[in-house]
Amino acid sequence: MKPEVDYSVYLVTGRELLPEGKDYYESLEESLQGGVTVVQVREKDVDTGKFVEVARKTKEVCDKYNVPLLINDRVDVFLAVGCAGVHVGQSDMPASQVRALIGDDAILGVSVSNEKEAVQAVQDGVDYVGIGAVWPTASKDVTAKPKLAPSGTGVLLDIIASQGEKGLATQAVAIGGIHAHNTPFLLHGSVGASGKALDGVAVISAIVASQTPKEKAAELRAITDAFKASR
Ligand code: TZP
Ligand code: MG
Repeated sequence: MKPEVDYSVYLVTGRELLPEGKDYYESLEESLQGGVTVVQVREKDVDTGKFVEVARKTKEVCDKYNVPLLINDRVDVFLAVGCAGVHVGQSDMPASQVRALIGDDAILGVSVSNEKEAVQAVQDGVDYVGIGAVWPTASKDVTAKPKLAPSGTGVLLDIIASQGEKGLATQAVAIGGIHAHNTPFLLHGSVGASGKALDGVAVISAIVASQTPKEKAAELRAITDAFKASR
C-alpha cells in the first residue's frame, strides 16, 4: 500500500548547512518534534556507501515520528534502505523509468520549473511535484543550472493552473528561498482559479541552518495548518 504523505512541511536535508556545532541527527530529530511531515535525504558529493549509511540512520529517526522518508536522486539507495520513495530532478533518471523500478506502492516526486515539465511529470505517474526554485536560494548552485534561476510566483501559478479546469493533477510543494516570513504569502497566493493550491512547502536552510530547528519547523507547520484550515 502506498503511504499517505502529508506534504505540509517538507524537510530536505542539507548537512553542509548545519550551524557550527549542531549535529545532523539531533537537528533532524528536533525538526521532527517541531512538526516536519515528510523528509527527503539529499546528499551531494558523497560516495554511495555513505549515502546509504546516512539514509538508513535518517530513516531510523523518521520512523520514531512516523514520518515518511524519500531519497533524492538515487533508486539504488531507496532500494537498499527500504523507505517511502524517491525524488528526482530533470537531469536524473526519467520519472517513468523510476516508477517502473520502484513500483506503484512507492512515492515518486519530481522537480519541475515550468508547465511542460509538470504536465510530463503527471503523465509519468508522479505522486507530487516540487516546483522551484521560487526564490533565490543559497542551498543549491542555481547559477550552474540557469534553468533553475528563481522563477518567482508567476510560474508557480501557471503550473498550479495547468491541465485545465481542475488544475494540476497531482500534489505540489514549492521550494527555494522559503522561510516562515514568506510562507503565508506563498500559500495564499498559490490558490488557482480551480481552487488547486500548494499542498506544502519544501525547505532546507529555513530549518537546517537554524540553531532551533524545532521552533522553525513548528512555525512553518502552524502556517501550513492554518492555511489548510482556511480552505
Ligand atoms: N531545488 C530548488 S531550490 C533548492 C532545491 C533543492 C534548494 C532550496 O533550499 P532553501 O535553503 O530552502 O532555499
Ligand atoms: Mg537530482
